[in-house]
Amino acid sequence: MSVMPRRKGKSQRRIKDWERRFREAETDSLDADSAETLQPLRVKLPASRNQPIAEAGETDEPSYESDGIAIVTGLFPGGAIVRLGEDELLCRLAGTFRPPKDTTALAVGDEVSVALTEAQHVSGDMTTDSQRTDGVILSRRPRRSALARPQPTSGKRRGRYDDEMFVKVVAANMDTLLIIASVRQPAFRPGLIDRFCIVAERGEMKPVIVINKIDLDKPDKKLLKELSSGGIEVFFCSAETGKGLRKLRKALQDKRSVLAGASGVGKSTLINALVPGADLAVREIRMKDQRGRHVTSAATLHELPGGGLLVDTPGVRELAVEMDAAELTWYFPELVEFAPKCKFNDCTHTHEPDCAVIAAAEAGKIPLRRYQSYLRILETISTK
Ligand SMILES: Nc1nc2c(ncn2[C@@H]2O[C@H](COP(=O)(O)OP(=O)(O)OP(=O)(O)O)[C@@H](O)[C@H]2O)c(=O)[nH]1
Ligand SMILES: [Mg+2]
Ligand SMILES: [Zn+2]
Repeated sequence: MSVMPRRKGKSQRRIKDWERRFREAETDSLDADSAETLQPLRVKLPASRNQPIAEAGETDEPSYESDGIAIVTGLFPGGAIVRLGEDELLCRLAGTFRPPKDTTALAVGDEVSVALTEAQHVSGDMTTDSQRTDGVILSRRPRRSALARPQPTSGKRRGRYDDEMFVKVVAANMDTLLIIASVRQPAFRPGLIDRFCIVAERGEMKPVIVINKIDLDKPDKKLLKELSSGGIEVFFCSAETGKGLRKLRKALQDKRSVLAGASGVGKSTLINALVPGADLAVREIRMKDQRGRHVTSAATLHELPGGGLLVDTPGVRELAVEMDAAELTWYFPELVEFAPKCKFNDCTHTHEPDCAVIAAAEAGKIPLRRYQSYLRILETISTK
């Protein structure tokens, strides 16, 4: 992959105030309302580059000559911060960029074709970032994988895209979904882990469980065995004491991973421990319950020393899974084993007569907790 050449030294052009832009953007800078918040910028391109040329795969869209493929490391209203080789650039969307209707226009990890603006070519050294624009984003490459953002199941934040199945993407092109959990502060939530495993598979990522805060407590052995029964790898660590970090770092080397989990489990603290200089904001005071404010409000991308990428994401309260009820069984390997023996082909394993899954759960052949987790998710699907 030549998208991100390994960095030897520090990037020459660092964004100084992009974090501020970020905070001003609050949370959903590029979500369902992206069509509104992303104002295409009219830029003057050098006359020589004014001839539209067709890019591979985009036959009838005119586009300007690309200066290369960059990776999105952060978003702000109207644009993105991208890394192109050694440089971090502030980019706006080209007028010819067509945001897709059914998914987030841009997400962290997206690979985009960028054209540098003239100023970038003329004076290499920019000292002020406030009005800075280094280039325009011409197009986005198709995503190989995506972490789709959990949709709140209730309340005012349900948007106008509900009926159209708008897929909010938090991070794109990641290999691994690191499901971060803690046993205390906040309490262990195995059901949330089950759901994240489904989200990982649906998003074409490998799920890996990371139990953080082992300085406080470790999960019950039996529960752990259940969680990893589908062959899912589990790591134990403490971002605070550093225990287990070496092994984790080795596993993450040269891979692209996105961290997800409940708020307060220590995602940002972990990235700070793994990436020198990441300097992410973390919750200051130890929280008494898990209802505290979410500290991270937007996804950001960070480079692991020696190769590899880590994406920090905002914590979730709940995680909805969107799919047909019939499909759900296939995400529970323990159930799949028995489902073909059910009397009815379309058995939901809830109340049907001669259901092999219910029988197996009653006989203890399927872990009760997993069966209940299946039921709980099914309920949220079928009541929609
Ligand atoms: N004891 C202990 N505390 C930790 C550990 N890792 C993180 N913390 C603390 O847990 C709190 C929450 O950490 P954050 O990194 O902000 O959690 P987060 O998952 O990024 O939270 P959101 O951004 O809200 O999703 C902070 O006060 C950390 O200092 C750990 O391994 N052990
Ligand atoms: Mg955080
Ligand atoms: Zn059944």
